[in-house]
Amino acid sequence: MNLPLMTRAVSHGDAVALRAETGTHSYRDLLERSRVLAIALLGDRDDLREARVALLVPPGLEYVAAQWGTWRAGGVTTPLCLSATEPEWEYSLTDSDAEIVITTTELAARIGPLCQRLGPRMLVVSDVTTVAPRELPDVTPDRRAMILYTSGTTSKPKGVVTTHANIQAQIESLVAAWEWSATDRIPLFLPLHHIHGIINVLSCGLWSGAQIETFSKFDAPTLLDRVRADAYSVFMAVPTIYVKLIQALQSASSSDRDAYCTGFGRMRLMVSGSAALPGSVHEEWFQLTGQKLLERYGMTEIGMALSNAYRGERRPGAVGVPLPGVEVRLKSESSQLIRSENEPGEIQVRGPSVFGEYWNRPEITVESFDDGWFRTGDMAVIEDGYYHIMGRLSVDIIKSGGYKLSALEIEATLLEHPVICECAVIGIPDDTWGEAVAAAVVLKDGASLDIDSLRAWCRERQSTYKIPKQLLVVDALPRNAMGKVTKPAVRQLFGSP
Ligand code: MLC
Ligand code: AMP
Repeated sequence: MNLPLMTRAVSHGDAVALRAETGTHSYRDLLERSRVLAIALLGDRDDLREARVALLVPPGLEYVAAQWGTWRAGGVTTPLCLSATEPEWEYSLTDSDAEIVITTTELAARIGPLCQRLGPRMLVVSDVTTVAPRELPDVTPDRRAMILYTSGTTSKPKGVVTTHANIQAQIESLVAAWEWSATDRIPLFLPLHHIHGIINVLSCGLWSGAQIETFSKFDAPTLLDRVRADAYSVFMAVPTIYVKLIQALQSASSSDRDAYCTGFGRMRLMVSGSAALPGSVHEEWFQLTGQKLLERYGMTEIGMALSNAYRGERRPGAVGVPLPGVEVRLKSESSQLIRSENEPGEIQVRGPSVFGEYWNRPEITVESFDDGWFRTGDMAVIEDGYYHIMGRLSVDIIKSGGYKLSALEIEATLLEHPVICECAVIGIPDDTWGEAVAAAVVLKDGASLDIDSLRAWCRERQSTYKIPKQLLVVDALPRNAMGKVTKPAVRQLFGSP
C-alpha cells in the first residue's frame, strides 16, 4: 500500500473515522472495505491502469470504500452529482469514458438502465462481501486519481484531472495552514462531487486521523442539534449555508439560539469558501457566535490557493495570502505582472497542487496556462497585504449556492425548449444564493411561457441549481453592432447593476 492517505490510515487504526446515522466506522474498517472493493474492481486484471470509475454513492463508508478502493486498484474516480438528471449523468459517463459505475442498492435502479444503454459495468457496493486475498498494484503519485466536472466558459462541463501527487499537495497545504489534528471532529454535508467536500473536508479529515460525521444533505435543524451537543471542532461551508444557518438561528427560541451559538463559539475553526462571503454575513455570524469566519479562495483546478490567517487576522471581504506550497501572482489585462498593491489583475497560480490537464481537451488545457501558471479567470487586488477577489473575467460563469454554473450550458438547454427561440442567461445578485440564475427569452410567435412551467420543464434536464429562478419574456435581446448579445444590457433588463 503506497498511497499516503492509506498508509496513514493504518496508523490511525481503530480510531473512529466516520460517524453516520447507521453507526461508526474506524480507519481499519475503511481500509478493509476499500481493499475488498479494490479486488472486486480488478476482477482478473492486475491494475485498472487509470480506467475511469464513476461513483454514484452518498457520503459515508460506502463512498470512502469506493473512492479508496478505486485508487488502490489503480483507477480514476469520477464522482457523480447525486441529484443530477439522467442527461447530466450520461454526459459525465460518456465524456470520461467510464468503464465501471459504483453505486448503492438504492441508486442502482436509477443509474442501472443508463449503464445498460451506455455499457459500463455496474457494481453495487453492498454486493461485494468476500473476495480471495491478493496483491494490489503499486500506484505511483504521478498517476491520475480523479476527474471532477466543472462548468466554465465552454458550453459543457470539463473534466479536471488531478493526480495523487496533486491531491496530496492540496491536502498537506490545508492540514498545515489550518492545523488539522487527530482530535478534530467535522460535519460533512457538502456534496462529494466537488473539491470543497472531497478535499477540504473528507480528505483533510481522513489524512489527519480526525472524525467526520456524514450527512446525506444539509439540514439546519439536524446540524444545529449536533452543534449544541459540541459534536464538532471544525466547520466548513459555503456562504449560502451560513446565510441559511443565520435564518435558522434567528427563528429559534432565545434559549435554543443561545445553546446553538455557544456550540458554534466553542469550535476551533469555522471556514467559508467557494463563493464570496458578504461582509454583512461575516459580521452577523461574529455577532451571533463570536466566531470570525476564516474565508479562503480556491478552485477545482488548483485546490485552495489563498486563505486568511488561522492564527492572525481574518479580514472580512478578503481572502488572505497564498497557502503553503502555493505560488500566486496577478497579471494585468495587458499581460503585465502586477508588483504593487491596489492594482487589479487576474489571479494565476502555480505549484504542486495545480492540476495538469482537462480530460481529453488538450487545446483548452494549453490555453488555460500562461508559462506554467494556471489562469483562474478571477480578478483580484492586494490591499494591505491581503488579496481581495473582485469578480470574474467571464460574464458567463455564475456562482450560485457555491456551485459554478455556465450560462452557456443553461442557454443551450433552454434553446431546446419548444417555444424559446432566443435566450440569454445571467447571474443576478441574491442574498441567499450569492447569485441566482435569470433568463431573458424571446418566444416563438404567439407562444407564452411562465416561470413555473419553465422550471418544471428544466427539472427533467438539469440539476435544480441550474434552473432559472427568474424569467423575463422580451421581444428582442439587446445586441451590439456585431449582433452579439450584450450581457450587461441583459442585466439591466433585470434591474441588476
Ligand atoms: C437549490 N435551490 C436553489 C438553488 N439550489 N434556488 C436558487 N439557486 C440555487 N442555487 C432551490 C431548489 O430548487 C429548491 O426549491 C430549494 O432551493 C431547496 O433545494 P435543495 O437542493 O434542497 O437546497 P439545499 O439542500 O438547501 O441546498 C443548498 C446548499 C447546496 C447550499 C446546501 O446548494 C450545496 O450543497 N451547495 C454547495 C455546493 C458546493 O459544494 N460547492 C463547492 C464547489 S468547489 P423548491 O422550490 O424545489 O423547494 C469550489 C471550489 C472552492 O467552489 O473554492 O471550494
Ligand atoms: P469551482 O470551479 O466550482 O471550483 O469554483 C471556483 C470558483 O469559485 C473560483 O474561480 C472563484 O470564482 C469562486 N470562489 C471560490 N472561493 C471564493 C471566495 N472566497 N470568494 C470569491 N469567489 C470564490
